[in-house]
Amino acid sequence: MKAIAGICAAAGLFLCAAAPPPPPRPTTPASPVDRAALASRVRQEALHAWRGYAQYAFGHDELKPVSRAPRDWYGVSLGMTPVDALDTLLLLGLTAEADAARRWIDESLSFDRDVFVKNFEITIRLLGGLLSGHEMTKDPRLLRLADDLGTRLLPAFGSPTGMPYMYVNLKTGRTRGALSNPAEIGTLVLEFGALSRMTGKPVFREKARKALEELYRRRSKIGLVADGIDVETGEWTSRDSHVGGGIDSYYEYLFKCGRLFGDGGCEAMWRESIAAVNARLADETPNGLWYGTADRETGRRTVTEFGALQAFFPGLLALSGDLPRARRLQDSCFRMWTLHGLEPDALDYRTMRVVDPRYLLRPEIAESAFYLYRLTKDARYLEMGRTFFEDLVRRCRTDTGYTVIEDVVSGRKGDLMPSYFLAETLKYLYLLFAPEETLDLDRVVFNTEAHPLRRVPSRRW
Ligand code: DMJ
Repeated sequence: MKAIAGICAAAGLFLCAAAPPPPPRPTTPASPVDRAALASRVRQEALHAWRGYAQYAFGHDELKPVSRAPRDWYGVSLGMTPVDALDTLLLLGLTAEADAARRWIDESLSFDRDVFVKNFEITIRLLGGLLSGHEMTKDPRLLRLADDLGTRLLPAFGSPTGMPYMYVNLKTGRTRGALSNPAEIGTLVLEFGALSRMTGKPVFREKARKALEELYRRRSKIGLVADGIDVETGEWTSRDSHVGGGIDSYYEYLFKCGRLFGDGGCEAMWRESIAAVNARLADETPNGLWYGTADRETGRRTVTEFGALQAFFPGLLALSGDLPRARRLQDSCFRMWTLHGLEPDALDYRTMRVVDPRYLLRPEIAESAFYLYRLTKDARYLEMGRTFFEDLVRRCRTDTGYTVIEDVVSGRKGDLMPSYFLAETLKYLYLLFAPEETLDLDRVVFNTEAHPLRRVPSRRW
């Protein structure tokens, strides 16, 4: 967050335009939401996004829709978009497209690559996508690939504390990146736990579960973690505590680890953590309820910023049973979105000034609308979802897919369709409008990349 603020200051205020705090756009538009029509339109747009990828970047990690070119994260493709998109294509009934993605994965994807990869990103996108794809299709090759990938990632946990290094080489097992953060350490247990369950090999769960616990036990006396830690010494390298990038999905997995596996230890860690977060990070302001940054030791408020990543938090609050806070925070998120008709990556919620003007096709605000609608049946969340979808189509659509926006104020387009757009953003929007039978929320838990994993009925992993 601080780095972002610095960039904006250096770039001049025109990139971080001040905006007076206007009243939020009314959430009760003239026409009632036609769910079936919207679900069908989201499906059409998913097809449009996939076709752009298939035409110009098939087999590569991601599409650059403006230059109509592929982008690979590490010089070679690890199939980021086909793996991330597979379960969305299946859920939306895009069968031919799902078959094409699965065929490519089965026949061409190899993890035997001499590249250092980010353990966290590879786990949430690829391991998560392969596991949910396997559960949905029963294709044994997807599980074999997941087992192979999980095995190649295991050396990451070889630090003195058991908390994983940030990078691991998929071929040699060498590791890099001792300076990490809670999100990268604590957002592995769903995928590694599910992999253990499906393969019968406990080592995956044991490593990821230990990492989570090692992190949790280093929380401060007031129960907070910060956004930087050295996995070799176990010492914190930052004092900034918040629910944004670098920490966000650590909290998500503390809760979901209990929900997916019936793990009582995770349930206890979650309960203590969320109490500290609500006590120290929640910020009641004249502009509504927000969650800002505080010092991890003293709880003193240090930064009043919130952005697209933090917008997952209403959904997590709702799923964990705190509907009053969830509803209020989602209202704030909606206000953040409607300020400029797309949400910025960071906003100062006291002044309503944009701090980071990018919109990176992120899913979190739609994810929260989905959970809130499922749990309250309040049409307000359908209306919010309609606004998100219409604004996305209006501002991010290109002839060959969808692109990130460099500046939500001017509307200047970037040139990337991140794999999570198909994995998450369009999936949550579709599920918001589609009949509930499409996905039974009691039977699955979504990983942080929106890959549904089947819940285990008993307290055994
Ligand atoms: C996704 O890869 C995941 O949702 C992750 O938890 C956070 N960042 C992106 C989407 O914004």
